[in-house]
Amino acid sequence: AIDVENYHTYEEIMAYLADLASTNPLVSTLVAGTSVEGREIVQATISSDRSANKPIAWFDCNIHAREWITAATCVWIIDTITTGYGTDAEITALVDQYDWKFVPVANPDGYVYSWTNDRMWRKNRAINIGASCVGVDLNRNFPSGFGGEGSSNLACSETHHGVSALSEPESQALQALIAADSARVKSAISMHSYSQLWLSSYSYKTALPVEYPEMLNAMKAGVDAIVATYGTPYEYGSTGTVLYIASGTTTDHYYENEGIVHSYTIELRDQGRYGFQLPASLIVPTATETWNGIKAYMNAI
Ligand code: 0X9
Ligand code: ZN
Repeated sequence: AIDVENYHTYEEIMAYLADLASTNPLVSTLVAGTSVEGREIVQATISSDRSANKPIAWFDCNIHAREWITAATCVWIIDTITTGYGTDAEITALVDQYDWKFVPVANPDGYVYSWTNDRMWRKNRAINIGASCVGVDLNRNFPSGFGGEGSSNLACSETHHGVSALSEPESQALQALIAADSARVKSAISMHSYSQLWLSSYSYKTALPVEYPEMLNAMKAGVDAIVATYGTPYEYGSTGTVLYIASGTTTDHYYENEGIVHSYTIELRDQGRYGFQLPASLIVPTATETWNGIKAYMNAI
């Protein structure tokens, strides 16, 4: 078990997942790859029947190191699903319908660094050849629009895209996980913070996907359920129109290259009062409203 009301270190989260996998028959874990500094990138699967090849609800969390609420929310959701299965009718139905897969800490080195050295660290911890600044923005390292607007070739930039698409082992791990399951992935959500937004493709351009009307319906179902929980204001729409242009993101890659129509980025609480340093007292309310949104969205798609 894990204390879901507090933030946890990388080691604590990995120990929790390992314990779940060894004690709960619904749960298994897979090491998808290793980070620049050699840490495991772990995917946890919750499945009531692994041989059934069900459609998958997939999540990557904490690709940006300082966005601690995203790992905390994914851990809270894992805990809620595993404890609710068999007792909560809605959770039981959603687990019987879908396999649920989570990468709770997609950027382990950056996450550890944000605990030990710099709370506001964002990127991974790659050494950039010929530069003194460390780190690649993993959410600029994917192939869709790689190197374009809203990303930088400068090593010291917070949005440094790296030397080439998928140059980073952390991006490669996510890409491999999604590619291995792409025919079954019904939904792929990248968890970020902050701003309270539910975002679709495209991110690297202002053009809208052909399935945009369907995406808007899905996002509306999720956002309506989030807002209905505690009144937290949320907006939704394509990243390029609602937020800003960002090239080389996970969400565009899952949509454009892996054919996953329901590919989104959710920017969790808050809107800047605490920003990335959301107090631990807000983990449970944030996770609760987010989960209500995800349930409604999964039931709508
Ligand atoms: O800029 C980003 O990477 C994300 N915002 S954050 O403050 N968490 O860094 C937004 C990315 C949105 N991308 C897609 N929806 N594709
Ligand atoms: Zn982010």
